[in-house]
Amino acid sequence: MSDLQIYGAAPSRTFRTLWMAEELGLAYTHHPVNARGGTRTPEFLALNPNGHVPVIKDGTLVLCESMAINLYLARKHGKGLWPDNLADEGRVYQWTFWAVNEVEGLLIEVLLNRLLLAPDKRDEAAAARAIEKMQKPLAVLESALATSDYLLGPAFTVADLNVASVLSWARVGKVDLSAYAKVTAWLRQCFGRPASRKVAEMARS
Ligand SMILES: N[C@@H](CCC(=O)N[C@@H](CS)C(=O)NCC(=O)O)C(=O)O
Repeated sequence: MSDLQIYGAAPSRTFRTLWMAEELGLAYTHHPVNARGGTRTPEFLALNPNGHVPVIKDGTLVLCESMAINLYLARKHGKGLWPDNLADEGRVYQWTFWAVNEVEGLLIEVLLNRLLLAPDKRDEAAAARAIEKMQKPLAVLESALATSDYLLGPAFTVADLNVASVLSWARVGKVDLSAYAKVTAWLRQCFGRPASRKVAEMARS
């Protein structure tokens, strides 16, 4: 068994963790705990009392929170995904918190009302309102990508992985991004990476 253990099935926020592990070429053991049911067993709650995936075990360290896990793995293993200067580290944190605070909740609102809730509980007007609110952060992202291919410059980093992994829900929720040409092209690059494609395949199987 490899040292790094990843808990959580691929079609969940564990997608982010698996994508990162694949980008870094890490050996890991995958425990595909199902987010619908598997997170409330006594064994799993002993690992993460919050009852959520993803969780990793890395040696004696147990870590939850998908973004914290990705920052940790990128910082630990580097390989170009982690910046080599403090200013860019700050920008990694900025974009990671931005994705969670400005976009993730709105996308969850869309997913709930278009897919996850029972059909009679879904509210398309609530989804539309969330999409309307999303236009501001999407415009911010579009302008951030106006002058560089990736968020920190010419190369893909953990900042791109973290933000793109949140925005992957836009596709699932059928959020139209066509007004944002730079964002669309950047997402195509991010999701075209072999590591992302591999995990997308895991999520489908
Ligand atoms: N902020 C946490 C959220 C984790 C989370 O809510 N995970 C969902 C799956 S995407 C989950 O485990 N749901 C099952 C449950 O809460 O029982 C993170 O980013 O890791």
